[in-house]
Amino acid sequence: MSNCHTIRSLLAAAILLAVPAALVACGDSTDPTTDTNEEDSITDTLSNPDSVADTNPGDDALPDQGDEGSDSAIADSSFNDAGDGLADDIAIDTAEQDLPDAGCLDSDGDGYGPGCASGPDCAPDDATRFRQMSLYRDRDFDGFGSLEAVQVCVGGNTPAGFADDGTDPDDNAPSVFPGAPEVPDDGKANDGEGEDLKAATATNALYVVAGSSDDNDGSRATPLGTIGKALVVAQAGGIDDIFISRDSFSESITLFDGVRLHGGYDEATWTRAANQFSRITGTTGVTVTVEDAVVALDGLEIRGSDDEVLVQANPDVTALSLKNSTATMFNDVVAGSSVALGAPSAQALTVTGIRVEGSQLHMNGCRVGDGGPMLSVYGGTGPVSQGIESQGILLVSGSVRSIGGTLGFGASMTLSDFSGSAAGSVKARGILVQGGNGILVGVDIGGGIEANVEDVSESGTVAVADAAVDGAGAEITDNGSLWLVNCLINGGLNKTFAEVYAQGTAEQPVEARGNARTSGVPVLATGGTMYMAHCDLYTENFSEAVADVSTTFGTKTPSTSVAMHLIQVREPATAKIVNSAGYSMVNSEKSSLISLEGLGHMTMLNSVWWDKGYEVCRVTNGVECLIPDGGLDSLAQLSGCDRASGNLIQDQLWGWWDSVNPGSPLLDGGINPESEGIGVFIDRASNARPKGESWDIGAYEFN
Ligand SMILES: [Ca+2]
Ligand SMILES: [Ca+2]
Ligand SMILES: [Ca+2]
Ligand SMILES: [Ca+2]
Repeated sequence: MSNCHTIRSLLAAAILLAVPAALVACGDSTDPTTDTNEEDSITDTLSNPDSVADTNPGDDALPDQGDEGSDSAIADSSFNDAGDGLADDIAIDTAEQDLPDAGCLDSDGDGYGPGCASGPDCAPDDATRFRQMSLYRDRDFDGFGSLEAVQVCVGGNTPAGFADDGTDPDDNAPSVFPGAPEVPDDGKANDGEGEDLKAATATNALYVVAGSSDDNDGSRATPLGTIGKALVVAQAGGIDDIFISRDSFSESITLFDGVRLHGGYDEATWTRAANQFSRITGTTGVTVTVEDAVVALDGLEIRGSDDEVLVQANPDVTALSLKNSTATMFNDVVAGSSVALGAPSAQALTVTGIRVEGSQLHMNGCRVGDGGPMLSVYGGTGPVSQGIESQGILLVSGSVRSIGGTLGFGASMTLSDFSGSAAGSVKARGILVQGGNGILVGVDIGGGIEANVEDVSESGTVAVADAAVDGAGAEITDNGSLWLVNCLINGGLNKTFAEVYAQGTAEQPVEARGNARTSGVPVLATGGTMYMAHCDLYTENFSEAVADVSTTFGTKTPSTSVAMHLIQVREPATAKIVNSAGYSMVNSEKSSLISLEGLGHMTMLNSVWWDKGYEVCRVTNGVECLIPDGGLDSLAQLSGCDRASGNLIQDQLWGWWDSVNPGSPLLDGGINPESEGIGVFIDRASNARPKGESWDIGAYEFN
């Protein structure tokens, strides 16, 4: 296995080792009485006692090679003596402050290693893992494991597929786990005890049917008419369960601590079928607000306001907002907003399905998206500039765990019939992880976004149409971390259209420009850490950028760019990709299979990529193509790569995602992901892994 990062680290270590021992000595071999910054509190075996308190304990960690030897039991955290003014140190003090500890051999830069204060490193060539932990295998990914604990080498977060707690009463049912809120009418006791709650027979519950009177008592026979009124009555009466008919409600609500909303019910029988929902569409900027509360939601369709007047006044719409709360959601639909909007008062529209701040969100089989907001502006004199930013889930801090279901984005923009210049941009994400920890298992992520800037004519001598879209299934930034397991992810079917029709005259020719920029990527890491195992990625066939520029008199400058990648990792992000596969369907110069930009940290193991024969660049750094064609043999030598092995550029021979043709490299092509600290014991269809000789690559275990 080639290992570029280790090579770099060994180089650094070699430089260190070349330094004479005296240079890295912390203390002083003569130990004069003037020693005011001795490193240890242990009595000297030489001439003078260490009576002076250590004023710089941070440097104690170094084995004091030149000292009395009594420090050697103490590990050094990182640096040597900060300078104690002693003769033997004077010459080297400035230098040694910058020298890594010779006693701490941290080959992968995660702060762990032999002789390091933080402890040894259970994965010396993997910066994403360093602690040996005793954890339980979590087969259904609900955060609770079962059977015997196993030893796993992990990083800062408990990995997907493992749990600290081994008491899952049913490790093949993700909707059953200790402390799970009861989901009525699903045939299961969700916390593993008692019986399934049934709406038709529940006591101490309230009922809501659209069109009923809010003066009713909220019983099954005489239900309330709004969810808002039911929340008031329930809180006052100490009632936690509210059952809601499969109607549409136009209201914004704030949930109280302990409440459980159950939707999708047939009011005649108080039973519910799959894919029946109670729809709640907001009347304010946030449809459902949860703050400092523990809540449960099932069978609901929560939509951000689609009221054009309201959104124009406050063009920041969220369907569900969680702050310092815990929410458990089963079989819900959440859509940011489907508003079709003229120009908002501000020059941007921001739409979010679920916003998670300081909260724990646990989802099972939910469908979440931006709702497909549409911003259209017709006619006027430029310059005009409009933007949409949207996301299915925005994780600011806390955690999101989603098992099954979908995540989508579908925002679009049209600017039409402007003179001078017009610019429209759409940036959309299935999930944007800015902080905290997300785990998505078996989630289908994708979408499609558009920006059309059309029929722009000149104002004076200029006519410019600028259209840009930027789509990503998942983006990890800042301090976020995200685990993607058994997911099917695309970066959007993304389109831009920039159209200029200018006339001009012989006396006043027009400078006509049309810029169309399309980008899309299933997974984008611009910061934080991304872990991926057994995912299938693809870019969409019909993504395009079109610039149509014409003038009767003047210059025409059409400019188009389509940049679609399967994976994009940008410094300072860390990304680890195991047993995954991807299919690039886009033919364009700026596209690539992998974009590895700057000194990121990417590890890629046993993954298979394919480009449908277009021979797109294999690996780009965002500026130039680093591996133009052929295989990935040199991937590990690239500066942003920590580790790479077992990767192929080859047709996966997919039948569809869930089947393969004979000879597929995916069959038995993977490694045991547990050896890389990720647990994947089932595939996307909940079949056990592995089958056959080894793990199959991709989201399905085929044979
Ligand atoms: Ca490590
Ligand atoms: Ca479990
Ligand atoms: Ca379970
Ligand atoms: Ca139940």
